[in-house]
Amino acid sequence: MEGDIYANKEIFSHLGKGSKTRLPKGQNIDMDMEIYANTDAKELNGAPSCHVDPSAQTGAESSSAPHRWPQVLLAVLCLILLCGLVALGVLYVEKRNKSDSLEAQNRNLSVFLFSVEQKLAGTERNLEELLVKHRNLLKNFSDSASKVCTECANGKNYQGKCYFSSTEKMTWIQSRDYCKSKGAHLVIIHNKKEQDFVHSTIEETRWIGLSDRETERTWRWVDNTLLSQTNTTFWWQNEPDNWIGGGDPNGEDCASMGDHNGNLNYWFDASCEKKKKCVCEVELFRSDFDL
Ligand SMILES: [Ca+2]
Ligand SMILES: [Ca+2]
Repeated sequence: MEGDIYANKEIFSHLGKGSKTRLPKGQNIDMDMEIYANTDAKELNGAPSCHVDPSAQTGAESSSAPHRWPQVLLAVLCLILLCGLVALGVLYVEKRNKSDSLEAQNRNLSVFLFSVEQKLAGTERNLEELLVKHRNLLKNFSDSASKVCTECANGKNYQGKCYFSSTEKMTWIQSRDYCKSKGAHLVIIHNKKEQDFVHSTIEETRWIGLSDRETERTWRWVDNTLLSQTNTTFWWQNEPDNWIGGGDPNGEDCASMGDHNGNLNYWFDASCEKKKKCVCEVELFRSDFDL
């Protein structure tokens, strides 16, 4: 058999591996199959075909060792890639958490900002209203100051107040309204010094800001304070007597300093319909007196 194998190899060597030869009498034989057939036959006949030369085996192991490096390298690369993926996953979760936290903070800030904007808008509206009021007050003050200055140019000052008399005789109501039109009010007398000062400014009877028109015998000043509160009166003898003999059925409900006989340093009640000049009073640094 061994001889046949080598014989076939000699034949095939010059024909080439994998080629076919044409045998006599028209038989084509696959040469590879013939070789393997011969080899198998040799092994079956007990030839030492499975014997491995130790030197050859050592050479095979040493030659297969380098083929493991790509596998090891591939495993290392896979491990690195896996670690990278895990790290990316962790980073993604952290970023996602931070993003959610920032979004929540952003929403809270938006709500807070909206609230601040609303308050700011309210404050601006209040400021505009205050500015309007301030302008109106300045205008009123300017108008009042202008009126007061005009009247006080011919009046007299006493303890920060200006006193001036009307030039025309009027009823008590007309006198009250006249003083108001000048940014002042009918004079209110709080003490003896003020009484004496007003007395020094007049040469005949004048209306003052005192009456009991609303309730008989309850005398009130034009600022609505009760006469009893000031605890200072300068009535003449039996005054006030609410005398009805003068022709006014309501009697006498308005107070004047002096009467037709003089007596200018005393008070008299008289008919409010009588016409007299009046004394007005205004604080020089205050124009918001509202009667
Ligand atoms: Ca009266
Ligand atoms: Ca009287």
